[in-house]
Amino acid sequence: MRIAQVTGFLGSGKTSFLTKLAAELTERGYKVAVIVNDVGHINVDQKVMSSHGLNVKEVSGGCICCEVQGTFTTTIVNIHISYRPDIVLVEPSGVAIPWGLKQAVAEASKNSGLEITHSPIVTFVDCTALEEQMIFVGRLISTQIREADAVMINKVDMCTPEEIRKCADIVERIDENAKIMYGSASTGQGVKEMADLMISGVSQRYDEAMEEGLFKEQYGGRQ
Ligand SMILES: Nc1nc2c(ncn2[C@@H]2O[C@H](COP(=O)(O)OP(=O)(O)OP(=O)(O)O)[C@@H](O)[C@H]2O)c(=O)[nH]1
Ligand SMILES: [Mg+2]
Repeated sequence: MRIAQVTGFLGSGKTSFLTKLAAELTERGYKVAVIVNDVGHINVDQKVMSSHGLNVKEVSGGCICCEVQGTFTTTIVNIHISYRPDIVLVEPSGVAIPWGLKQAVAEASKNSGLEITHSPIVTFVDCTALEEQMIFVGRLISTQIREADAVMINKVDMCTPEEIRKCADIVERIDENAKIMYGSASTGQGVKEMADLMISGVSQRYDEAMEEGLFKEQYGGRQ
C-alpha cells in the first residue's frame, strides 16, 4: 500500500487539488482512499471529498504529526482491512510539517506490520498569498517547503506570469533545490504530473538528526 501525503498552509488548495488527483488516479485504475486530519470540530474537507464519491476517513482530535499518531495507525489499519486501497492520500492539518508526517507513517508501519511505500511529500503553496503569508507564518511555511520532496505552486490560474515567478523565487530562496510544480485545481493543471509523482516516486530520506535538531531549535521540542 502506498501513502501519499501533502502539506500546505490553511487554504492553499489541498482539498480541492486532492479531489482532482483522486479522480485522476481512479481513472488510471488505482483504488484510492483518503484520510483527512482536522484539528477543528467540523470537518469540512471530509464532506467536500465524500461528496465526490471518495472513500474518506477522518482523524480528528489533534495533529497526526504529534498528538494522534495512534489514531492515525488505527485508521490506516482499518482502511487496509476494509477497503484494500492501492493508495491512501492524506491531507493533514495546515500546520503539519513533512518530517512529522513521515514519523507518523514510520510509526504506523512499525506498529501495524503493513508494508507501506511512502510517496514523495508535496507541499502546497498559495501563489496568490505566499508573499503575505511569509510575513506572518514564514517559519512554518519555510519548514514545510524545506522538508518537502516537491513544492506545488497552486492557484496559478489566478496569477500573472510575474506573480508566479515571484512565488517561485520565494520558494527557491528557501530551498534552492526545490522541485517545483505549478498547479490549479480550477483548470486541472499539474494534476497528471502530481499523479505520476505519487505513483512512481519514493520520498527521499531526510537527515533525521538534522531535522530533529532544527525542529527543537525552532519549535522547542516535540509535544
Ligand atoms: N482559483 C483557484 N481557487 C482555488 C484553487 N484551489 C483551491 N481554491 C480555492 O481556495 C480555497 C481553499 O481551498 P481548499 O482546497 O479548501 O484548501 P485547503 O488547503 O484544503 O484548506 P484547509 O483544509 O482549510 O487548510 C477554496 O475557496 C477553493 O475553492 C485553484 O487552483 N484555483
Ligand atoms: Mg482542506
